[in-house]
This record gives sequence, C-alpha cells and structure tokens, in this order.
Amino acid sequence: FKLLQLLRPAINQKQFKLYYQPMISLADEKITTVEALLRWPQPDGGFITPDQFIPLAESTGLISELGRWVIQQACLFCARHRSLGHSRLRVAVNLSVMQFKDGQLQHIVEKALHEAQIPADALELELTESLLIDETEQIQKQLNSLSDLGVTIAIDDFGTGYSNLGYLRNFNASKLKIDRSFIIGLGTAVDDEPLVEAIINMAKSLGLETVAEGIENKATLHKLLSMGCSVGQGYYWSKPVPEEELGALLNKSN
Ligand code: G
Ligand code: G
Ligand code: MN
Ligand code: NA
Repeated sequence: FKLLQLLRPAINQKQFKLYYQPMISLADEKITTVEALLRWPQPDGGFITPDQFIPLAESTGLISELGRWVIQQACLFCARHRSLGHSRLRVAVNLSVMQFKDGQLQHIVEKALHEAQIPADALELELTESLLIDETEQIQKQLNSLSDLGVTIAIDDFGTGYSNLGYLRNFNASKLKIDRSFIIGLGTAVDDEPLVEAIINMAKSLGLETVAEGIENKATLHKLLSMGCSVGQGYYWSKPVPEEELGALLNKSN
C-alpha cells in the first residue's frame, strides 16, 4: 500500500509537522498547556491525518522513531516559548503503547528534557484509556518512574474505553481528559450532563484534574465551570494550529 511505502522516507526526511492546540484554565481562560498533534503535510497542500498514519506507524514499529521525534520537538517548542516569556508553559504529547515496548521511553524523555533545558513538570504525556486498561506491570513501572521524575501523566479520551476503572488505582495519573463525545452532547443530549458531572466528581475524589475536550461554545464552557471542571480544550478557543499562529494566542493569553 502506497502510504506504507511513503512512511519510512517521510520519517527520514522529517516531513512531519507538529500542530499545537491550547488547553485553557476555565476560571481565567488562560493557556496552561499546549497539546502537540502530528500532521503529515502533502505536496498538494493537504495533510494526512494522524488517524490514517499512526496505526500504520504502530503496525510497522516506526512509531518508536516518530514518537521520539515528537517528544524532542515538543520539548524544544516548550523551551522556545518559555524563553519568550511564557515561563510556566507546559506541553502535552500523545503516546502509543508501542513506545513502552523497548523500555527506552524514560531515557528518551530525560534526554529531550535535558536538551531543551526544561523541567520534567513542563511535560505531560497523554495515554488513551485503552492503553492503560491493557497495561502490563512493565508499562505500569515505566509510568510510575516517569511520574516520579515529575512528568504529568494524563488519561486521554476518557469514557470511550472499556468501562473497567480498576486501572485508575494502579498508577500515578494526575489528569483526566473527558472525551469530546461527552462534551459535544452537553446542552443537547439529555443524558450527558449527569454523566460528565459524575466523571468530574470521580476525578476530583481520585485527586485528578479534569480537562474537557471538544468545547465549541461559551454555553458549554459555563456549564463545565459550574460542574467544577478546571481545564478545557476545543475549537471555542482554537483548533490545532502551526507554531507561528500559536505565538499570537500565547501573547493574547498573557
Ligand atoms: O489532531 P487530531 O485530532 O486529528 O488527532 C487525531 C488522533 O491522533 C488523536 O487521537 C491524537 O491523540 C492522535 N495523535 C496526534 N498526534 C499524535 C502523536 O504524536 N502520537 C500519537 N501516538 N498519537 C497522536
Ligand atoms: O484524542 P485526542 O484528544 O488527542 O485528539 C485530538 C483531536 O481532537 C484533534 O484532531 C483535534 O483536531 C480534535 N479536536 C480538538 N478540539 C476539538 C473540538 O472542539 N471539536 C472537535 N470536533 N474536534 C476537536
Ligand atoms: Mn490527546
Ligand atoms: Na482525546
């Protein structure tokens, strides 16, 4: 298949680009963290989306190398904007389960932090619920040592995986991102409001900060604020944008 043959050279030639989407503190609408999201630009000016190439990168093992590049670039991005005056900015990176397989992740993270000269608490690692549910003791160990290092572990797309919550007690996550499918329904779908409120309260009692994904309007923002959600992300503030455009958003947020 064509995409598969293009992936290896694309990684070698560093054809990928990171886009960035802010996460906003709902109380004051300031940017706290920026999520790095991979894009694969094409000659026609379009993009291949991560939903198309991440599964390929995973099945070929190329995700290790691509994922390492993402971590390095995200840390350098964070360092650039910290030195431009956004001194408390944090960056979030999405991880695949494959990145835990070779036991190199902690080393890769430490090296990237060191090269960018940013502290470990400037980095957040987002892991999908399905990754965490299947987690082995080997993954759990790596997550705990990353957490001991000071890196934030966030549970991504919460609510869409298997409904076994047992994994929540096994490791040191400190953030929970409520999947946008629940947030989009706020104000329309009758059942989503108590569901979201229950997730927020559960997270609170577990000592997790909640992030609501997919906020697209002010009404949703206010509803989430009243439910005690602390952080949000979504098109209401910004879609994922290239670094050039993010600078302006950061300056506006100061
Ligand atoms: O950016 P977009 O919303 O299209 O992202 C689609 C999916 O691809 C999301 O689930 C996101 O977490 C995932 N994704 C984006 N960038 C990366 C990345 O660098 N690594 C991994 N593993 N997943 C990513
Ligand atoms: O799974 P993850 O949360 O990493 O995926 C991020 C994806 O969600 C990105 O592809 C991004 O484009 C998309 N996204 C971010 N905010 C919104 C939003 O407000 N509405 C919708 N529909 N999608 C969003
Ligand atoms: Mn994510
Ligand atoms: Na998500």
